Amino acid sequence: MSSGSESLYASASVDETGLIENVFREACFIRAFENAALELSQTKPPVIQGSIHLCAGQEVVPSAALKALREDDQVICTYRGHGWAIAAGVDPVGAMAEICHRAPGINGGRGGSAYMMAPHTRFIGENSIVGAGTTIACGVALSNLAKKNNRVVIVTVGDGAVNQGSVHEALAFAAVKKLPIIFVVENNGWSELTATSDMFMVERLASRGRGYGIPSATVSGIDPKAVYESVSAAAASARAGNGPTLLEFKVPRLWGHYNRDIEHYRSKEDRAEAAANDPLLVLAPKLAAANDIRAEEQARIDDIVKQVLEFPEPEEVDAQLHVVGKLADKAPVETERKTMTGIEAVNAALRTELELDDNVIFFGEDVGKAGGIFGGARNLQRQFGEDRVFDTPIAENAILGAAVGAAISGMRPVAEIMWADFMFVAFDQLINQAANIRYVTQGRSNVPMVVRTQQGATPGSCSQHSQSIEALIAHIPGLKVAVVSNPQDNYAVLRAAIRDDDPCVVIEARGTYQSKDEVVLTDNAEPVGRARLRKAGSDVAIVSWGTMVDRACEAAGSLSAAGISAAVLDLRWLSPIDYEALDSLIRECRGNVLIVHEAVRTGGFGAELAMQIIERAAASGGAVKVERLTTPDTRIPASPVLQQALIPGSSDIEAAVKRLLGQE
Ligand SMILES: Cc1ncc(C[n+]2csc(CCOP(=O)(O)OP(=O)(O)O)c2C)c(N)n1
Repeated sequence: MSSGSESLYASASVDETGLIENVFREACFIRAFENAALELSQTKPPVIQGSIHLCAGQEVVPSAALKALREDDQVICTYRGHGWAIAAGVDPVGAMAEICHRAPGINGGRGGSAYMMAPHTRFIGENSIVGAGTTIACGVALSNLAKKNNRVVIVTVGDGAVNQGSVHEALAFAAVKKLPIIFVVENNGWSELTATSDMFMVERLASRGRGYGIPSATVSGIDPKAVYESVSAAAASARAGNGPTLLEFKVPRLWGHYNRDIEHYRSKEDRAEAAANDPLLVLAPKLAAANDIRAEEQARIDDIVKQVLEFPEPEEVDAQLHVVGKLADKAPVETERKTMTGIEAVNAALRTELELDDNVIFFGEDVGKAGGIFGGARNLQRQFGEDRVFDTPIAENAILGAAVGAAISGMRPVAEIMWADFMFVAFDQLINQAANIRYVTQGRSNVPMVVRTQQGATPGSCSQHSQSIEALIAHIPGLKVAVVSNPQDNYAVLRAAIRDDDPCVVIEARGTYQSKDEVVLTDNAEPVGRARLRKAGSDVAIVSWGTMVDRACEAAGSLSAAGISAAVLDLRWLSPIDYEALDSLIRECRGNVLIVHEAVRTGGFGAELAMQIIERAAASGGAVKVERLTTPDTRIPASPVLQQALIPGSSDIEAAVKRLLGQE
């Protein structure tokens, strides 16, 4: 095994014999665990269904690494994470039960082998999205710094994952924020079915640390002392405020990438080399009692398997539980009224929540010193300090990942994504990470984070700065999404989102940032999920959100001159939908509904809403007539003339209402 180092660490002194014996024992236990899992996946029918990724050959790394850390230091690992879970203290019965998808599993069978999680403990969890844990670690570390608890978080990736964008973003983010993180690469020579050497133009993956200003080392991952000392040194450096370290541990991959991998792509020589580096074989001669230890650990695993096979499957009736939490139901009390612009209202909401709760932090590109490109964060850093309001690298995945990590660690992060269109480069963190955690942990953990962004077409904004993306987010169970378009709602909805216990995306309408109106300021926040009736009426309900709401109100004004009483409901929250407000307005309007949105037509949220209205009417025996008015299915051009030709205006809304009522 080759080794090299770019920074010299002072060696932590360690009783080598004791360490080797302890690590050997634990490694034997992990190997027996993995063997048992492999066998359970090969029975007919298989006890374990689906793929499992076993860590045979890599056991020394988690075992020795965690012996070098404090008992409250945290772990985020990859899908090949059984060894890390066990070394981090997860009950092996619960872990095996989880892998077998049994009810007493640590995630009740929701996570399975590749996505075990327990963020309420030091084992934050595995991740089945290659590289994703690294940006989450940034948020966990931010929370540790905020709480001044001097904890370190260790996050692992495989060698292949080092090429992931998220890993690059995490290293950049962690370096600049000097986060107490140990990045571990377990280099087993294989990136799934492809040799790692075919995918990298550097000999040592750790050498990439230099590019980020992060000290790094390449270390043998079968040598307990080398692992222990390098992790001890990295932890000491992190606790001293020197930021992250990148450690590459060279390990053999003894088995296939997954349980059914026949390794047709791998040479005999490569397998033989790995087998010769099997840490259990290498370490056994150093211990007189090696055989006894192996037998004892095997017996423990046999006992665990016996127990797990008796465990029940999860209950089918529970399958829909824990998608989102219960909604709060607290009416806010008015404290003051102030006239302000849309963006000033955003600023007021952030300021109030930062004042009320030290766990609220706000970060994003240019929001710190500069106060945001639209001024939403003006003076917040000055008032609350650089620890609570700060600039980030231009790294959307790291921004959202940090929000996820901070949220599962007790903070209430608000992350700004400057333009909604930029969310697409970081959707993983919102969809695969934030939206999943409450569900997978059966409600033991939740993700009280807010993503603030803005969207829509304004004159000159090109197709990559003008899309209306709400339907894409509202499609994801586990996320809540609001679209707001006036000062009052910018203030009230953002505050509601920050107080809510689930991941919320608040999309503001950039085109309305400068419009001024009176805002009712309140003591506490309203609950999420409330629509706002902007205009009462009895002939037709115009249901809308975002920039179209003002245009709908304008249309309703003109329609009343023509004798048509049009109501306008600003839905504000697309998830969850305020059915109470919606149903009662539709009843008042005799079932006539026009849905209007700026987003394009196909797959737009109007389609979903229309179907919901139709299904609800059918269930209650009512009759409805629902139509929608949207931007057609085009890209959005920069030219103001072309934009106007596509995006509904108030006269289009007026005409659509008349058509719907047969009064053309
Ligand atoms: C973002 C993403 N891309 C691709 C995959 C599919 N995939 C699962 S494991 C894996 C290989 C990862 O290799 P490496 O990082 O070296 O880890 P190892 O399997 O060696 O532990 C791939 C490509 C994934 N899960 N996530």
